[in-house]
Amino acid sequence: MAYKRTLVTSALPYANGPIHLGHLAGAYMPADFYVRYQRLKGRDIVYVCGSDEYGVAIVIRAMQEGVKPQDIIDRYHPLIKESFAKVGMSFDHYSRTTSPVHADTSQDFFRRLAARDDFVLRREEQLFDPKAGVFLADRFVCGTCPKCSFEEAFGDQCEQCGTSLNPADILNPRSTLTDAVPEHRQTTHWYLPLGRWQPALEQYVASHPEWKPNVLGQIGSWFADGLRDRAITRDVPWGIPVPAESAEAAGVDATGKVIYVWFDAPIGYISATREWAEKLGTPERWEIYWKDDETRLIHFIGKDNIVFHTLMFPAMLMAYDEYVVPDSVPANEFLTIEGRKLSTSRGWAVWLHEYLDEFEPDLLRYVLGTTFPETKDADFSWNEFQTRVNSELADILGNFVNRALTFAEREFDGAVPELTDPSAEDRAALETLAGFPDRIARSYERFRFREAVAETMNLARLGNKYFNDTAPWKTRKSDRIACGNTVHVSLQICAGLSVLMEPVLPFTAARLRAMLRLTGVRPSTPGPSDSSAVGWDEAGSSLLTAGHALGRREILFSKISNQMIQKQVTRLESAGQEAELPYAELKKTIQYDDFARLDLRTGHVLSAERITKSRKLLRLRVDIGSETRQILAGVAEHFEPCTLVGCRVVVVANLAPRKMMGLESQGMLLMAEDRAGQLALVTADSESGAVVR
Ligand code: B3M
Ligand code: ZN
Repeated sequence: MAYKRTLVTSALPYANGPIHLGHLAGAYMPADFYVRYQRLKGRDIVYVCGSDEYGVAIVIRAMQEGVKPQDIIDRYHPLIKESFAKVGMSFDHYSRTTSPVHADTSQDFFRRLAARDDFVLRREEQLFDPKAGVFLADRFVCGTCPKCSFEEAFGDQCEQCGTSLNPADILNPRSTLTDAVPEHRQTTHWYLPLGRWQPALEQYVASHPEWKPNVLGQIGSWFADGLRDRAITRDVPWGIPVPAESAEAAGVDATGKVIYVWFDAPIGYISATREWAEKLGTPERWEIYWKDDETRLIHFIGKDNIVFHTLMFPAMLMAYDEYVVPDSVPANEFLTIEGRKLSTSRGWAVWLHEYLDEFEPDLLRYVLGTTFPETKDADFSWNEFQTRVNSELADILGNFVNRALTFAEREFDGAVPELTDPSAEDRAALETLAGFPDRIARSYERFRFREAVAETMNLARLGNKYFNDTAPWKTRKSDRIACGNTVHVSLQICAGLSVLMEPVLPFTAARLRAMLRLTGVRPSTPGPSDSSAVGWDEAGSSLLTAGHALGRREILFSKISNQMIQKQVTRLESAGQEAELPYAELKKTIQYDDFARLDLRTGHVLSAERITKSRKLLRLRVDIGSETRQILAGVAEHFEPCTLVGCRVVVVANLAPRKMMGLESQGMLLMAEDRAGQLALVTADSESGAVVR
């Protein structure tokens, strides 16, 4: 289907902390590349985002600090907004979900779905904290995960195995507010019966075979499990109130009841579009971006948000029955930092605002662009950052531009020389340049941003190679025409680059155009598109006329020293250590008899394999002397299966069998987990079956 306009969104970041590189590489930078590229193509595109300011995580943060939720969001919203602006995020509008327009949009949505009988009401027991006097929704509860036995699982999700949970699923629950053991109390909530939408959603997803495999994979396992009702209200003191009329019509006392954050947050995209239209003085204009079939809606998100954007929000939109549904949801996997899982609580993160105190935004845009976790997790390391900046940005792109401009300056009075009787090499270079806009565009159109970045750099590589092959330092004396041709063609490549690199390197592109005195290029930032200006499609033709006077030459990229990198590595490591919490407190004393009830044996791992549909679990066959056991271990993200085969491990042999993913696990392996979440096998160098005590 040919679309007339595109609406792009990036996940709304929670305003309970600053932005880090993991956020950027997931949902923000790729979207910005895409939107800037589309603007250069002259397409009608609007890009909205904003801070997600409700939800239990913000309340908990406020309680920990002894301040109000409002104080938290008023601290982080401006910080996030500012660091986004500095790194060149080109939103048409950046909103916040505490805006009045958003409360209005969300309540309207709720009212309409309630009136159309799209919700069900349920009265049921929920966990209640008697000390704090509040119901314990979501992250207000923590305790043991019923799936993987992780002891710090939250009421909405286990961060160890990724399972999404309800507070009632948690074993040995505690209140995160007061540590109290919760009581059960009756309360009433609205639910969105997602199951009713499963056939429509299945059809919808089936119409998008082009979605990324990581996205389709997750959706597939949700469908296989069957979609369940999702509570969309909460008894928490922070959020958008449930509309009074809906409560009245349902005969429910809605005092203290708010709309669940994952119901209102995606509606935030609509609210932000409304605010954008108001800001432009055309308040109705938001509607065509949401209600016209010729709008293409694209959500850029991280992988932890897939279900909300591909199932829950589409179901809400279908239920409302007036809005378009997302056409694409290019979700990224996670970014690790120096090979370790990013963890804000452990201080293992690179914060955007801190990065920006030290380095130029474009360097990060480029390096992240080469490393986006598009199909699998990817790693950011400071050494790679240095290498990419020094040997790609400086040595290839910067060097090429500098050589072309230096020659123009010294040999041709700082003007573009004529192209006279071009050689085969000159013509080939111009022809290759002509093919680049389409070549890079193909990657952008398919959300292959790493490829787009690599192709962009290839144009600079082509420039360097051409420059070397035609050796103007030789022809400058012997063949002025050939020398002029080299400089002419090289400058055309520079001009093309100054447009084509704009999505990735917008600040550098502007500097390069100033050096070339190239004007009339369509901006990649928001604003009315000028169809007469030079845009993406023109970038492959010769943009500079012979005789055109160039501007002042500057160095585009300076190299990054080892010392600068060492400073960053040290900072990261010391932040990681400062935040290192002591390991879990020692448990209560037990008697020898308690210990003696455990039967620990040495086992020999005979085989290890991945389980389809599970990212975490490995299925092991372990010989424990008397018999062979099937053991499912949640270590798939830590060990390659083959590295476990042959290991001598310690097995809890008398643990009651448990079913996971339809398979029985007959025991458990002992592991040590360090602060970084790194696992080490507990091994014993004796024969299978040896008793461990
Ligand atoms: N704030 C969750 C997150 O940052 C959430 C995204 C909302 S998008 C509508 O992971
Ligand atoms: Zn778990």
